Amino acid sequence: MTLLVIFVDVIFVLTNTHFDISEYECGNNFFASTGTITSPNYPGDYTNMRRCYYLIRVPNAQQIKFTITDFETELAKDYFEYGEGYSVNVNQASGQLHGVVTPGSPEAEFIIDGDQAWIYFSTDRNNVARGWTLTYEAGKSK
Ligand SMILES: [Ca+2]
Repeated sequence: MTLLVIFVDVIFVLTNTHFDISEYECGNNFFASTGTITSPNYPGDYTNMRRCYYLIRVPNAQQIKFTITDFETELAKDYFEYGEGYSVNVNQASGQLHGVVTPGSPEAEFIIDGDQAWIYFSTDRNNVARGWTLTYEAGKSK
């Protein structure tokens, strides 16, 4: 079902010629043992139709801990997903967040085992919010 949704979104982008797909892709690679990651334009609103890929790779880390310090997206429409490994695979996501996440709540902190993690942020065709910011810290497993 997720694949179908992505496929339909791709077709939507490709058939709307005034869209340049490169304007809608975003994200970055992170190699440092600690860092801060934010949604596009944060703390300003993100924009519609974004596909953001964030890859975190910290050689020799045993786990990477993520702490969300602010989070607001359109409920059930603009998704933040995360998982283990070297590339985004939403079918094997470890978790998915949308709507409001309260800092300090259980869902605001998550740990990915291993030295590689990904985050994927996708937004639909309307209704934006300020997005999210998080910090991560790689380390040894406890
Ligand atoms: Ca939206």
